Amino acid sequence: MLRRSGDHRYRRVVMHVDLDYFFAQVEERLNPSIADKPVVVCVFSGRGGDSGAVSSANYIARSYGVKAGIPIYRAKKLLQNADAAFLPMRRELYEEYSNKVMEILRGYADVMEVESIDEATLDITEKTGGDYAEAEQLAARLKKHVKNETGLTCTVGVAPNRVVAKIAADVAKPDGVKIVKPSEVESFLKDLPVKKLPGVGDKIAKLLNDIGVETIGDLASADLLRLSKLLGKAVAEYLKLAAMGVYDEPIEEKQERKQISRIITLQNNTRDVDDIARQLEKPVQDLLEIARRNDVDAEALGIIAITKELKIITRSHTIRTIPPKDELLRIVRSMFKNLLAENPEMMLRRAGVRLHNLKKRSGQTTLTSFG
Ligand code: DCP
Ligand code: CA
Ligand code: CA
Repeated sequence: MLRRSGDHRYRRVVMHVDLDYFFAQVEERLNPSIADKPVVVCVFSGRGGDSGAVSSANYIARSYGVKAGIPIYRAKKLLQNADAAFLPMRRELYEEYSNKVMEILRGYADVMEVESIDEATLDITEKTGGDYAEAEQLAARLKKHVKNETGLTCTVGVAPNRVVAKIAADVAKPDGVKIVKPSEVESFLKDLPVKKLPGVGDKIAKLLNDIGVETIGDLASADLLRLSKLLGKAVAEYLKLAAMGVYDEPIEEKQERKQISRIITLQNNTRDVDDIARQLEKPVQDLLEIARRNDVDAEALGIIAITKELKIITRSHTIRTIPPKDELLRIVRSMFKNLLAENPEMMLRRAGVRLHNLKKRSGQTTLTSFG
């Protein structure tokens, strides 16, 4: 049971979830034939040729030295004899997967904070009754659930605060679980290099190494005044507390959702607008329901078309207010009609509807805890 006495800091159970090689893993799921080779998702700069950078690489590609941020031409050189798949980034697709995963994760949290497209921090204190054995089981269930629903693996770290939970997930990658109980925090952190602390990049690491601070343990016992002179007071204080394993900040649902969408896989690849509109009736109904429940209106209506080649195309249409269901479906139908008329060869595999530029009907513009 949740203890209500003792050191407040150590009462919480915090979970950090990070999807493994996220963009590249989504590409593998959609095209399993590339999963046994190096996969490199690239952001081409648009200047032609191989100009641009690597965005995500699967673990096979990483074994050749390829990683996020390096130039594409360098990745190609490293992988020249490896039959690698170099793919352009398809952000909307990853966002769709991300939304789905976040929806699943929310069901496991008392409160959840979305940190980025592929990671979230969950306060699971109440869900686990403050019990770490319970947390371990919850982590296993959550991983299985995400895998079943999306085909994706993730890594989970559990600890008494968000910083240690994030580091735990980082060291357990890929497809891992790492539980750090309150009594284990110090020994877990002690020998890790300072670079493992969130917020310590190459620059700060170098400054710390120069004064003989190599490990998180070194940092925990370093003199605060000395650190302050080196890095400024705010950074020094954060780092010292983080290194001691006691930096604590509540988990808050901050994510402002400015759009809601629903995407379905069509029964068959098709370009029949009546068929598409019919299949979108249920998703449209869902969107209207979510908008009503959250008391929001939308200023734009969008459609999402994913072709049989998995190309993603979106269109958007300004609206004054969310129309009733039949009217909304009529607009959606005509948007698909126009899109398909412009692309005579196009066959759709998936189709979706999106309400965006959401606003509270009461006039507020910030939306929280939504959906
Ligand atoms: N990303 C990017 N450019 C970077 C870093 C990341 O475009 N320099 C994108 C692609 C990643 C996603 O963000 O798939 C998530 O970033 P992560 O740092 O979590 O990296 P991965 O998920 O790819 O790998 P890991 O298994 O190490 O988490
Ligand atoms: Ca990741
Ligand atoms: Ca991440």
